[in-house]
Amino acid sequence: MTAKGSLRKFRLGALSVFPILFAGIPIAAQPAASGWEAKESVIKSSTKSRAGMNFEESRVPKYQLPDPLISEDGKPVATPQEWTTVRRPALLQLFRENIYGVRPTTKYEVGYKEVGRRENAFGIGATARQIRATITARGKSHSFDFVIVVPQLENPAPVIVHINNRYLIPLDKAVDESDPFWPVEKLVRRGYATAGFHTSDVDPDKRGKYAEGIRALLDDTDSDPATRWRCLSSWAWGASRVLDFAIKQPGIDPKRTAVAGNSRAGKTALWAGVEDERFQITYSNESGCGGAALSRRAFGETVARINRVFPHWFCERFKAYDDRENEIPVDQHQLIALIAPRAVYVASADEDLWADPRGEYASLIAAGPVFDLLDLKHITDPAMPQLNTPRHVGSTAYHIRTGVHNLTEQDWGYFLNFADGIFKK
Ligand code: GTR
Repeated sequence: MTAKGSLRKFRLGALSVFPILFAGIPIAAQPAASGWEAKESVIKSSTKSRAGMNFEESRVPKYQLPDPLISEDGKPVATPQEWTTVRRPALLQLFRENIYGVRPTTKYEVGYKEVGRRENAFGIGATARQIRATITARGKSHSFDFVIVVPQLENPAPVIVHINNRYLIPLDKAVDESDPFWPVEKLVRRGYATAGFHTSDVDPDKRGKYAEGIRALLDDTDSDPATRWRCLSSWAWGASRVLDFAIKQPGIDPKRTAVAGNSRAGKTALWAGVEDERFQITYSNESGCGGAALSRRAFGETVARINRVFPHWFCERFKAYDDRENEIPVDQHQLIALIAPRAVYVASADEDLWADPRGEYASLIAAGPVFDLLDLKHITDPAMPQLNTPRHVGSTAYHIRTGVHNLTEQDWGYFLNFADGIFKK
């Protein structure tokens, strides 16, 4: 045993004796040092600023999560093959028909045109390009731009598709200015290629703007309006069109791919990772309700509230579950499970109780049985980690960082450390 190990043992031993001697509380019977807890001040300020919403653990309703490994007919899923061929497709369909919507089957073509190019980006030989994707269907078309930056390396680099819910970071900005929300230079210097697009360029993030987006172009007017896709699914579809292009570029390894997004784009990243199995890692930052957080906890943002404020994000049927979370045939841990056997990273922020950090962590843990069935290592510790202490175990990862709702260089740094391991960089 190391000196440190024996010291720790001694301390624990001493601690367990003192309380018995002096206070009569056998410390060994108490839980081990537990993880993150929301600060009282943040609970108070959240409760004040979001009147009528719950930020108290003690007021989380009683709930039972649907088991990812029990089929709709009550039969246990016993083998990896049953998961892959029967249970996963059935669960995926439940998510499509109840939450994110079913994608149209309209035939389309995509053309990619380079509209800008910078060589030797960051002075390290990276190539940066702005590409315009034009989707054509039934004689009409819709275009959106993305920027893709590829490092100059001996071996092809992994690629990270960033779904940007705030703005398009155009070519010159991506090269000449640094934006922590998508820190291109940092990613490239760490040996990653990256491509970023703006959600609203694929489909406007506004109710009433349907006619201007990809959904208007592709929607199958005969499909069931209750289950038709909405913005989140169309943005995830956009991430796949960016990936189509990226994996054909020299300098990019088509087998090492990731998708990342924050908040509404974090929800989108999870759905992209589920619908498109080419993504090897999904990174969801503070995705909250309709993302990584368990809906049944009704903590922070709820299904009713998200459907009211953002009626254009989820399929129409999702509204049937407003204030009836227990009736949703799925919960978000099963969404995470659908990403297995590929890797998934869930991240939260200390002051972002609206996104329910505890519900995001619990969801990742509750996806665990599927990773077990597939014989993959994953996070199992029911106690959350402490602030700024990433927990990366096998195929799953989590961190909660100091601060407010945002995607920061700190988040990216933790994510890249995990990606390095998965991609064996
Ligand atoms: C919030 C919304 C969240 C989250 C966030 C964002 O207002 O309630 O669900 O998506 O916006 O995207 O920044």
